[in-house]
Amino acid sequence: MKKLILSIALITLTVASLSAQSYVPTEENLQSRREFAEDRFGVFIHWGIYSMFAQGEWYLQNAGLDCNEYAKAADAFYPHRFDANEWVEAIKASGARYICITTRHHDSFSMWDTAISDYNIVDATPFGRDILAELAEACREHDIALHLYYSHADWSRDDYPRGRTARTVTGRDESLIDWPHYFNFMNQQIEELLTNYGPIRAIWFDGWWDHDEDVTPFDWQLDEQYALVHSLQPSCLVANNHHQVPFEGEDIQIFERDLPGENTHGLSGQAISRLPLETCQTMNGMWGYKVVDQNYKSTETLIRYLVSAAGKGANLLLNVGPQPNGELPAAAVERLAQMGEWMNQYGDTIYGTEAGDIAQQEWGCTTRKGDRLYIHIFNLAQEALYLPLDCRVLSANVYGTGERVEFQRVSGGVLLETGVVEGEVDYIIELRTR
Ligand code: H79
Repeated sequence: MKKLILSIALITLTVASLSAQSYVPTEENLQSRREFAEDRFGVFIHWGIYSMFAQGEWYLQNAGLDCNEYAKAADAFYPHRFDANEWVEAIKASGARYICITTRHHDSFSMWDTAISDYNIVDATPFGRDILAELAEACREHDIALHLYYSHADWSRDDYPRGRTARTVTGRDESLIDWPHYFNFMNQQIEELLTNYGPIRAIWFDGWWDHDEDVTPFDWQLDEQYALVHSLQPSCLVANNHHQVPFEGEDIQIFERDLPGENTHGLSGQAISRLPLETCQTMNGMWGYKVVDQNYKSTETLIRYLVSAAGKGANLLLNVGPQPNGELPAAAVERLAQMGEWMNQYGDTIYGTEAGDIAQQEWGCTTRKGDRLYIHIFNLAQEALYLPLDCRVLSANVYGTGERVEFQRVSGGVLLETGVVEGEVDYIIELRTR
């Protein structure tokens, strides 16, 4: 009998691991991955009723509120300055090629006309408009791809199995915890999102880490959910901000607040996979609008961050937190416009590139497109730059002006006579190589 049980268990394990390894992306999914990687720059939007409290998107949990009291903000949510076209124009002007918006964050409030819960922007607010429908239409008109953020963790629903966050949030009935019910709820919402809003290029999950320390390992049933996403829209990329190496069924790998291979914030220690990469980062400190959060990074810092992401073969998903009135903060719009001016001039050294031959250095980084190797110099104290290269350099010119840069072939690479570089956002030298 024991033997029988053991062999049944073994067979079950084998079947489970076989099915877990069976994800084969479709041709349209692979195409979508390529387009995603070519875009290199997207804008993240964190917007919800949390914006009204102006304390960031974690306010419900950080302040340990009663979720029913918090929910009352919905009945006053009237972002009368919201204009999807204005958003998309400002974002497009930055050179970003896609938008990822929070459809439902951890607080549980849905920003679209969902039939599965009344706690949504159409049914629970006086505003009553489906901002996702408006945004999706504006994205189509302006030819910019749309990605949807969707939270796995939930701080308000009774049925969500409690995780490590929101322990002090009150107002939920513990007796109603019901994972199958919650899982079904999420999948019905995902079906709406991937059915009613046209092509969605990616779905961006977040919150897995809420159950990463459970005594009994928590099963999010991701295989089933990912299969649902891919069956609804085969080209839709599955992303999960779990801070781990990608799981089976995922199409891109995310890093949070750090470029791949760096981990200054403790959220990005995972190894780098071969999937397309994306780092999400904020312009200021928080993701959702926070009234004291005015410490915006300079345009120079943001451009260099984007360039450095490209130098590592990664996209940058740069966050903006719209105000409660529906407008993007002026400080953000200004930076988007300035980044766009730069991208108009130098975008060719970013879009459609891959990581360059030389890993990030103190002086800057490199990107490559075909036979062009772009040397991005942020600061250089000496007159010349030695580049260890396997390829042969045929020519070197300052990108933009075309001015020739003298170089010598030396053992193991070239010595570029750049001159000292200072006071430039990014001094780019284009090498033609073979
Ligand atoms: O949506 C934005 C944030 O609200 C969300 N992700 C971005 C894109 C986010 N939530 N948490 N974090 C980012 C930081 C993560 C903190 C964690 Fe932990 C540290 C997760 C696991 C360890 C804090 C402590 C949360 C759980 C335990």
